[in-house]
Amino acid sequence: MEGKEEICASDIISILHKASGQYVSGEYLSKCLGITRTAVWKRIGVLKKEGYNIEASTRKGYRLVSPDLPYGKAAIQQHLNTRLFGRSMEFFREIDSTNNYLKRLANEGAAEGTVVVADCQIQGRGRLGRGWVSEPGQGIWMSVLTRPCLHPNDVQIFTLAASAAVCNALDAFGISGMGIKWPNDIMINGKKVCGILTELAAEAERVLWVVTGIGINVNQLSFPTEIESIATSLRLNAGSQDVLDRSRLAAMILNELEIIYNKFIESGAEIIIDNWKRWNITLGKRVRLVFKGESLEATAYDILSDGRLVAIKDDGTKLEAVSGEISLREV
Ligand code: BTX
Repeated sequence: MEGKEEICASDIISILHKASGQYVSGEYLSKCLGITRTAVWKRIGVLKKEGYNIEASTRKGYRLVSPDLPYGKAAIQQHLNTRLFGRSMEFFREIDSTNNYLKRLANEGAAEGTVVVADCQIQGRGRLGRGWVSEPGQGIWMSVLTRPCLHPNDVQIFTLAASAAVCNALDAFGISGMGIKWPNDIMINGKKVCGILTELAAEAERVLWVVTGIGINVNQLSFPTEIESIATSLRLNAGSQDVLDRSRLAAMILNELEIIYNKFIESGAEIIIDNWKRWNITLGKRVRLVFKGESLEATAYDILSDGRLVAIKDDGTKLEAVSGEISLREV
């Protein structure tokens, strides 16, 4: 029943959107969707609570007040072609952190593929206790729950899947110039456009859940001073006058993520490595590695099937980094 309701909601948004701000009668909606007019009215109520600005007139019907680029659950779901990812979704206008919320859901037994999206995070989180600026109306702040059948030691490669999927989706969305800085930062022109925070729970021998938090700067034209020299947005990069469609892009990312995830589960890490390498801007570069608390310079050489970065030190010795922070420098 819930599935049917969700389909109706995204169909309503799609029909209202096509009407470009003109009224659509309740009768027309009820005929198109095969539900009663009262049911239409109820669904509209839910959509309004989700934040859609829908105007209702007893005589004329319903219209989207700002038909351009609605951002919400139904608007995202209408672009999904996944079987699992994003079919169960919670959307918030404001939340502390989508990762925090989804971790709670995960502990309560939420299903694989559950997604949490927010328009604004007031305590967006980066890695290692850092913050993530997540202002309203600007970006995609979303978390995806998976329950891969993996040993905890094998999770590292899995975390690289998200950055590869985001780059594939950005490419299909028409963005150019992006690349992945190991392990997971997506950069454009040397500035960070997307960050990924992976958190998990595991027993000794198996992973219980993985929450992958994806933060993408989409429509910002400026940033707070503390990050303005290191952050960029897709819109700034594209030099676009127009606001970019976050709903479509969020869905495209989920579509890509599900493809990579399924192939990985079926046949192993190769799909992740191949896709990651397609967007890599790390290998072959001089890197400064902060590794096990020590800072050293080396040349990034390869990525292993478990996600570790192989770098060659100046004395010719190899180093394999499981995690860490790198900064890139042209050789
Ligand atoms: P990170 O630790 O690699 O990056 C955090 C650092 O990046 C900050 O210390 C700051 O210097 C800079 N920064 C902060 N905000 C931004 C921004 N909007 N754009 C560019 N640079 C920024 C990266 O951590 C992981 C970020 C994951 C964010 C997602 S959003 C959905 C989910 N929920 C949540 O709380 N976090 C994740």
